[in-house]
Amino acid sequence: MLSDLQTKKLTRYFQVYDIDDDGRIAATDFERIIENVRVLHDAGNGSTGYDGLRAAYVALWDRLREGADGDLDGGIDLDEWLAYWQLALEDDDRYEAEVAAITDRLFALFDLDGDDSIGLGEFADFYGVFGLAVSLAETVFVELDSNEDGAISRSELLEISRQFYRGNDVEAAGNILFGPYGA
Ligand SMILES: [Ca+2]
Ligand SMILES: [Ca+2]
Ligand SMILES: [Ca+2]
Repeated sequence: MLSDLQTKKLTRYFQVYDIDDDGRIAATDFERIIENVRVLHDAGNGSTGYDGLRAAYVALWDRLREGADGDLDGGIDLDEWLAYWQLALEDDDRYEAEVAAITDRLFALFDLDGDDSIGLGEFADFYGVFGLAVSLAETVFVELDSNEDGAISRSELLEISRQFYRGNDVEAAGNILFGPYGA
C-alpha cells in the first residue's frame, strides 16, 4: 500500500505530467513535453541532447501506456497512476530496474556540460520540460543540494529520488523533487 505521504507526492507528480491539466496523462501531454525539449535544445532535430531526451520521453510514455493504462482508453487517470506506482515501488528489483535506471539515464541526459553533476541551470532545464518555472526550480534546487556545493551528484540524485518515490520521512528533502505537494 502507498502511504498517505507517498500518495500526496505521487499526486503532485501526476499533475506535473498532466501538462494540459485535463485530469489524465495522455499522448497530448507527452507531445507538449517533447515540444518543450525541442525548445530547450533550440537546435531541435539533429542535436545529440535533443535526440537523446526525446527518445527517453517517448520510451517513458510507451512504458507508462503499456504498464499503467488499465482500462486501455489511451490515457492514465490518477487511480491508474497510483496503482501503477504501488506495484513498481513495492518490489525492490522492479524499482532498481525501472525507476533507478530511468533516473540514472535522465541524469546523464540533463548533464549537458558533462561534469557528472546537475547544476542549477541543468535542473531548471529539467523543470522546463514540464513547463515549470525557473523560480520554482531555484527554490527546490537549494533544498535538494544538501551540502550546498551548487551541484547534485549522481549518487545524491539517486538518494533524492529514493526519498521521493519510496521514502516516508516527511522531513526528507527529496519529497519536493517535483515541487511542493498538496495537503
Ligand atoms: Ca493531460
Ligand atoms: Ca486509462
Ligand atoms: Ca552538469
